[in-house]
Amino acid sequence: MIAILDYGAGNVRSVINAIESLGETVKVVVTGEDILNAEKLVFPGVGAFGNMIHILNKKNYVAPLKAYLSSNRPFLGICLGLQALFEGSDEAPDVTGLGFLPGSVKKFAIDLSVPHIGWNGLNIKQPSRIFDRLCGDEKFYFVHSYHVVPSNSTDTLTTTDYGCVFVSSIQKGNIIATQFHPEKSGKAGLRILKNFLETGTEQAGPVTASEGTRLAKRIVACLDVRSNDNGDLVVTKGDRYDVREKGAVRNLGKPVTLAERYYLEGADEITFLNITGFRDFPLEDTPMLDVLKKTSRNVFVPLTIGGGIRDYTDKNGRKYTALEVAAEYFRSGADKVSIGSDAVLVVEEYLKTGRKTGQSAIEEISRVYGNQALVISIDPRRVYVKSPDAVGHQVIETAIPGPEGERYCWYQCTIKGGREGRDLDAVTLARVCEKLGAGEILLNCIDRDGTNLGFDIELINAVADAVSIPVIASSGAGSPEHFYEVFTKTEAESALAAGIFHRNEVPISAVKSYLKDKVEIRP
Ligand code: 1PR
Repeated sequence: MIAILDYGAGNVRSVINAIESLGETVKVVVTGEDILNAEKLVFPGVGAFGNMIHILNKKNYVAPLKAYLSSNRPFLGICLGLQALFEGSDEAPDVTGLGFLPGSVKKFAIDLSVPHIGWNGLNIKQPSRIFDRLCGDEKFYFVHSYHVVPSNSTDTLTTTDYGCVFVSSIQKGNIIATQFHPEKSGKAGLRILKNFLETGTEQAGPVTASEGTRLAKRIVACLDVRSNDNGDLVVTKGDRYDVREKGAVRNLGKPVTLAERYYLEGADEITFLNITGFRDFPLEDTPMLDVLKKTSRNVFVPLTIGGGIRDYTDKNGRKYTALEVAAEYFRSGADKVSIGSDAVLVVEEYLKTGRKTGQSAIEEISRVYGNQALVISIDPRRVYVKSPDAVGHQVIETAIPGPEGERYCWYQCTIKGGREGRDLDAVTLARVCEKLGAGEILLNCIDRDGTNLGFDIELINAVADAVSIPVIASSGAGSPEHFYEVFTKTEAESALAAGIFHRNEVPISAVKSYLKDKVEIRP
């Protein structure tokens, strides 16, 4: 029986699912006594440092946790579960950590996108049974803006390189904690969990020479999901956002089945977009929650879900906040949530005053779950203009002239799945969302969606140059070469595709074999 410390701030379901997939039984801690009585304790910290410590204090978990750690019984901390072990964090300077290890937690101060999101390697500094039966050159999934800085280097188990060399896991006796997420790191991550759970395996894993590690570019499979006219939930695919063909919604398969297939084929991440979320409130009728629950049972790479994250009042007058919708998605197995339409409205409000209210969906979700858990999905459409100062928007000079030979364009934000254009450009939207607390931008492009013409490189450069958070390039992938192009001509950290994967035109493995040796990827 494995005890899991769930303090209610995020997705612990993934950890539970991963452990259960290894044939173990999990007990979720509900009292301090449960911590004291645990034989093996897993602490999957999620969210923001201050909020985590606040809840641990409120639930009276701090003293039992400290007692458990001092007893040197098997402990596995994950992500914030590693950071919690230290004395404090820059993320919440007034809050005291558990202080089990001397040192603190610092924000990345580097010239690369922060959060550090994606698959990176480990330089193993000391033998450990958790690396048993691994080669040592696998990549693991990270998602964090802060990293631990131990005062005592003897506890360092691994380091990782991302603009600087940081400590990516520690080991002190039976206390092990990782900044990366084993539960989201595919087969290699499951191996680490298995090694941790199998006490008695005393074989030490490899110690690799410190050659440096590199963050991999991610290949994301996207599933646009909605009900078809028979009421069945299907994966559909638009052609420039029009998902109907001869009047009927295109049906390209079942969401859970396709997600499982893409996981097995090597997708580094899977995104579900509930594309009618703007009109069908996701907590009223819950098929997307079921899709997430089922998918997260067998898919051990990060899952993002978008659609319908906004404040809502149901027909009985019950009010829901965007934060509650996000919370339900996290509880059902999402690692990140993505906001589309509501982000546009939030930014429009912000631009009226230039002041943060602290109450927008973006600010609230990132405060509680951390910015790394919040993606903004942008649905822009190219609008040509004759001169760079023709409109009060971020205009770019384009190499693809407009119908009347225009050499300039801007990217208009839309809401409700492209149905309504707004007086706001994608570059400004991305910039403001970063300021409000977004951790990543999913950059679609209506003009390219479903066309197989390749990504809109000009759009991606305009947005990626304007923000310091990671950008996921989306829309238009038609061949492996398009992925190479987007990774070499832009700063995008990942590239997303839908149609070519659904229609079996280009499998994920073909994209990866083409990129191998050209671009850093997870094999
Ligand atoms: O506005 O917060 O409720 O979120 C709704 C979400 O649904 C948004 O993220 C929005 O992008 C998405 N969405 C709404 N309508 C559509 C549609 O297609 N009619 N899909 C839609 C967006 C774009 C990508 C697509 C890529 C790659 N689809 O997700 O997967 O363009 O496609 P390709 O590789 O085939 O070119 P809210």
